[in-house]
Amino acid sequence: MNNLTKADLPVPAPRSSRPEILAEEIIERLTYRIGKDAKVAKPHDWLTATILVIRDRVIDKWMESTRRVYETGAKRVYYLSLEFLIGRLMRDAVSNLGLMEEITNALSSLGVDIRVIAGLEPDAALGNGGLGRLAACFMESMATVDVPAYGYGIRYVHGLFRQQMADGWQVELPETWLAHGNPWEFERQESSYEIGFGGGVETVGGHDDQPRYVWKPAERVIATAFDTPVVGWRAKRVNTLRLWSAQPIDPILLDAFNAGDHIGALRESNKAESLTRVLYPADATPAGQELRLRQEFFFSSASLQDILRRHLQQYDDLTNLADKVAIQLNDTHPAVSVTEMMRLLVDVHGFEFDKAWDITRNTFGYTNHTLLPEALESWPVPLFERLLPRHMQIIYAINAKILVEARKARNFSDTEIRSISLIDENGDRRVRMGNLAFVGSHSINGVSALHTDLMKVTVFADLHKLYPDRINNKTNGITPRRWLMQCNPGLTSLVRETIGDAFLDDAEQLKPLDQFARDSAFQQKFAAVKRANKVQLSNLVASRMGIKLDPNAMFDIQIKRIHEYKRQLLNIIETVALYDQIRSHPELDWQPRVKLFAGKAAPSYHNAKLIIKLINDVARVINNDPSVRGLLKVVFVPNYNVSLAEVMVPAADLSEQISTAGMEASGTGNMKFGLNGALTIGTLDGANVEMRDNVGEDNIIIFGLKADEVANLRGDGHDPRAVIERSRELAQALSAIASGVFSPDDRNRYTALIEGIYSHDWFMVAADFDAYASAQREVDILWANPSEWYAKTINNTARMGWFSSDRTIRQYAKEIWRAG
Ligand code: 4GP
Repeated sequence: MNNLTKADLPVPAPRSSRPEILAEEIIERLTYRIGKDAKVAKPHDWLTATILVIRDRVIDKWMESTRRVYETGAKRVYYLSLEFLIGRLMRDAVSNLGLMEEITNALSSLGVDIRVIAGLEPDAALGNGGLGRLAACFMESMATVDVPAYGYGIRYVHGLFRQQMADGWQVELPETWLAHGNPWEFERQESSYEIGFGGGVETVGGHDDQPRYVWKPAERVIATAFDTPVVGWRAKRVNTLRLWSAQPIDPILLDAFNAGDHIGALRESNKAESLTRVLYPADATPAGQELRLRQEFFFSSASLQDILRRHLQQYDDLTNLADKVAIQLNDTHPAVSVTEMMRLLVDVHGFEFDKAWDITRNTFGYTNHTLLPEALESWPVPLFERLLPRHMQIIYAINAKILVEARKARNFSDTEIRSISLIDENGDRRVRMGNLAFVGSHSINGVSALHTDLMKVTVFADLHKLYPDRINNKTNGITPRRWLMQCNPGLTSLVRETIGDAFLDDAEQLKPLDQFARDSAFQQKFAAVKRANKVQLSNLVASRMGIKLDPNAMFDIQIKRIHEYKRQLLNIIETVALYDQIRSHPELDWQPRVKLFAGKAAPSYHNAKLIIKLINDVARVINNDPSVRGLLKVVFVPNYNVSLAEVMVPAADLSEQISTAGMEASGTGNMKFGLNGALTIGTLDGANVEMRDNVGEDNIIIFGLKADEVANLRGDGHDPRAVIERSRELAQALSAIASGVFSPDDRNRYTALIEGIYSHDWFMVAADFDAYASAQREVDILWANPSEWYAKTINNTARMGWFSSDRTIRQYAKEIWRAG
């Protein structure tokens, strides 16, 4: 080096956004980075070249954002999540940089249609459902509201499986989002950490009462960082999504190879790489495998080592960690971080246990996303101990501290002590990750008001008694950039020309649209936008499935993971009942409907897969029955993902949010539909409750049992058989399904599924059926009156601004992280 100091180094000039310059740069990338002559370049090459040009614009802002935190000493937020369901990134980045028109023109001057290449971008599906998509919305909102943040997760080679239909059954195929490389990411070989597993704990040095423990792992792998920049709205800030990939310490065992054992020589390498190969398709059911616990520890340890390294580099002191760092645990998947932080502070950095515990607790926050008991992670003690022996010791030490405190200070009973213990002693002993996350955090939040209230009286009732100030609510939100501006440009333009641009920066500024709810000229424009979106969806369904839809019919949509508590079954049973009614009362004024479903079932979830098959069986019969006269159509659109949601959400007239009350923590699809002008039919569950409060009860169709009624009925011995006998429509629909009307090739296919409703009806399908069916008839009446319908749906768009994830993130920043 010459004698320049780092501060003197030149900074690149900001990049131009003129279309001619952009076009030149695209050709330049195509030639020199991809090595392709423009004359023979394939659409994929154009996509990569375009992303590289956009990426350069992002990098300028990225570096500026990073520099700014070092200069200001601002607190950093770390969002630890095993899932980031980010979807496609190009349109997001271009739109947030404000370059949509320029890039579109640059490409078209080169004879390339941006829509064609945008459609080729893989849909990064590093998540299962709500929890993963929420993490993606949060990343975008943290950049938007200027919170310095890092997302930490795993760079799975295969994201959530691709769903195909084979004769109406779900078939899972591997997803290969990295097949064409990933131009968004930067590999950071220099940010690599060793991660250990197994082995034992040694006691070293230390004087009598202060022995020091050193974990000597038997296995080690390397975690290497891959960074993706995340651009906020108007590119105010660019944050980092850092995903870890596992690599072997020795890529090949040369001795073995030279001795002729070519497969064995790669054993270590394969083992390491398999760690980050696949995302567990779990979604609220436990994966249960050792590999999953390994994944959890792997990414937790890598992230914490990285966080402490960065902190020490800037402050050279860990005592102020909680003032400068907030770590949010997205569900229990990263909960092992609590013990890893303790190990790093005590064993590596020499902190005394109690001091380390204070720092840890003040640094961590934990978000719970589900009350389903089967989803509360726990690990068998022997497995945990074998894989993480030092962490197991730390768990016992924390447990002793907590239980003594509970017994002494609060006089807790044995039952209460058992329920707050980090070790579940019922049956095989297991480590409870929910309790660990709870005691290791200063804030535990639910994701809707109802969910938070229920947490306090169910899963965490006793811990809440011990620490009454810790549970708080942060109702979920969605980013209006992706879920309005990008997915619904028609509605965005209409709103802009009607009430101006303020809502682009603050979704709550959609409110003035209320004044136009009953304006018939505006209603017509609103309806025209909706119709155009329905035509777009119809085209997609026609091209993928060969099914023709009538865009004048009501599009009634339920899209989400397939789960019994989400009650796709209730929806399809009601569809069968409607089919019966249409045939037996052809003289009535039926409103044409298209029932659309999409969603994936966990591969091991038998009933969920059977429900998909049932929907397809019912669809086949109804869609081919001429007596239906086009009044009803049923479609299951395969391979639901973020990109498909971006087409389906803006095309919905009716949004189905019909979970068994008390079981859906929040829901976020409900918010996307409302914002895009759909009417919700739903139970008083999750965030539906707050949606009703915001849009007003006249603008939402609520039906069915409430959470406390469900709990009472389950306790008091619900008699579903009697309920079914009282409801003729339900009885007929159930008997048609159970007797094989829709499955002539296998008449017993649905017998057990329907028997479950007769015998226990755990999800209250029978109990809620009549209320649901009559709410659907209320929907028909409204639909028949377009001016009423559009008044309500316009009110929905106008009043959904509160559900922006910008609002949610501001609340996290102020009340949990004390950052930003
Ligand atoms: C989901 C919840 O089921 C959903 O209600 C909520 O909106 C979402 O998290 C985000 O908070 N849970 C999961 C899961 O996706 O895997 O537990």
